Amino acid sequence: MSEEGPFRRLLNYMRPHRRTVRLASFCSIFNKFWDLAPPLLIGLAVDVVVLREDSTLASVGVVDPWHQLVLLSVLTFLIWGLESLFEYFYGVLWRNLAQTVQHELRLDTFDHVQQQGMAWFDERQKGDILAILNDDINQLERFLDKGANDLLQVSTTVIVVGAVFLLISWQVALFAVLPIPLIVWGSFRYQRSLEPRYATVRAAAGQMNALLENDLSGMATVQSFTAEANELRRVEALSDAYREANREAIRLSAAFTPLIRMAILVGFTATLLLGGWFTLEGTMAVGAYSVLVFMTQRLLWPLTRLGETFDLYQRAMASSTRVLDVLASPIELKQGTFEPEDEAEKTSPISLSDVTFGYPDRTVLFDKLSLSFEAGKTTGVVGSTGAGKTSLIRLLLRFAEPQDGDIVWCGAPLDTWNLQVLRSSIALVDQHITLFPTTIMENIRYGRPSATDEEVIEAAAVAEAASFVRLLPKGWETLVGEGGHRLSGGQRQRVAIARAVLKDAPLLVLDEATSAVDNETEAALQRSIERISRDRTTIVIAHRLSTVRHADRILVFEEGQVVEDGTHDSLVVEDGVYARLWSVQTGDTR
Ligand code: M5T
Ligand code: MG
Repeated sequence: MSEEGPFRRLLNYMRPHRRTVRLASFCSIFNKFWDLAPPLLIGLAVDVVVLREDSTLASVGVVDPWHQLVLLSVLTFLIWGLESLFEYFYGVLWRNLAQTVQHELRLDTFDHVQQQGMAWFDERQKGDILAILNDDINQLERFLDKGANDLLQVSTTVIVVGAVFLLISWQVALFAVLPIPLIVWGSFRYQRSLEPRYATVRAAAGQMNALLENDLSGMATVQSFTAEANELRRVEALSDAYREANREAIRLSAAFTPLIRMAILVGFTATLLLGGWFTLEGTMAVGAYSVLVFMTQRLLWPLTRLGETFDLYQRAMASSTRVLDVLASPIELKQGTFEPEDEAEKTSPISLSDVTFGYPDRTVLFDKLSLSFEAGKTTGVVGSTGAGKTSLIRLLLRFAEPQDGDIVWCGAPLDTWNLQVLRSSIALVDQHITLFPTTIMENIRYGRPSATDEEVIEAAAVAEAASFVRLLPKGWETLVGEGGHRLSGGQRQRVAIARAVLKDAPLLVLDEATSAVDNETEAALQRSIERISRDRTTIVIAHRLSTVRHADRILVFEEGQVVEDGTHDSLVVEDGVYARLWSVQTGDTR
């Protein structure tokens, strides 16, 4: 999506932490610096016992060999102390940074995801987004935790060892150390070819997550269709694709360490032979020779680990691309600034004029639809399934945007409204009710988080929910389970109505809100709704016509068009679609 490489993008994202990154890098480098000192100390020690009064230490003024050894011991203590200190610091800094970046990235991404319009979610799978918010962000944490430090320390090792070799003998350095930066550079290039492979791995992981998420949330359907074996096969296929994608990556990345080892072997042998020969010839001191031999050893371990580190790096880059792509995905929903004056919503109608709307890849649903919901009145909306009733509500909430035409409320087109204000002005009982896996009390309180327990109970009474809740063993503290599945369909609806009642918004929208309750409860709810919808703009969508019978006005929808418009009585007289439906529902077969 972006022109920049993932590493640059990540660095950009981490800009606010650049001081910590610098400090942590400093500690990593200095820890390595002191960690590389022991071979030098060994060299100096050998120098002392072989050359005594002519040793290197003697040339700086400490002539007595015994004093030289004491000085060496003090130095050793100091160096080890410094090394440990810096190790502690870099550990604390990198690991906390990893935690902080992971935390912030997760919050930022989730915040961004929450601002996306419904169209954005329609294009994606929940499980995949979940994988990004969890796995991919964790992958990044893993790299910052260890990988960044490893990369810095390898670089320091190569530079310091190179410098020591050059100082002692440029001829040996030529063979032993000079090829190393080339090897590192080459292997980095080599590992680059892993990048697309890891991108495939991450995409496969997202796919699998999405399927698992679907299966788990639809487990009742899976089991009722005895489709377990089939689902297992589907999971197997995706899991296999994931394994295969990893195999592709492993094939390349596993060859890496052996290759590096061979390269170091060349350096080690060169040091051994060439350095040994110089020492035998007498042109190199014994101490210097031992420094070289021990130093090449120091290269071996971090360089062989380089493969692992680059691997971690490439995985992290594949993951950070996914995360940063989500963060960079534009928020299509236009945010306006309009806020109505006090109470204006209560007195302003909602008017649609020439609204044209269709879902992506579908035929046009509303073609120049014009209608108006009168303020303070109840409008019933009926019509056959798929006629566009719910879609109309989605337009009001701006879950979808019309391609043409305007929807105006309080004198302002909806897309000029402040989105939060608009949505807080609408209390919706959705056709597909979502309750959260907490108590009934908390689910109702979702309508207005500041409400007291008494207010919640009052709203529940209006929604005819209080009576059934009281009969539950745990009453208001009953847990409703994921999505509210531990309640019956009708109970769930009443909790959702209570939630909307508590919200006390100027516009109340009930989309098939009473479809699952029995006739008696419906009649009771009817009276409650009549009471709360008094002086409030209300839209009631229903298939059961008794629900809308007393509405001030009824709109009959067919294929995205209003085909009839009137009161119950006038529509029955009109003898059209509504009258036909009414006679079917009342069993009146004239
Ligand atoms: C109207 C289609 C749907 C139908 C038409 C929500 C949604 C609907 N549609 C899409 O293509 N994508 C979507 O995301 O639009 O659908 P509706 O407005 O939901 O119809 P309804 O509320 O009148 O029907 P019902 O069954 O709830 O009474 O063609 O496929
Ligand atoms: Mg609907």
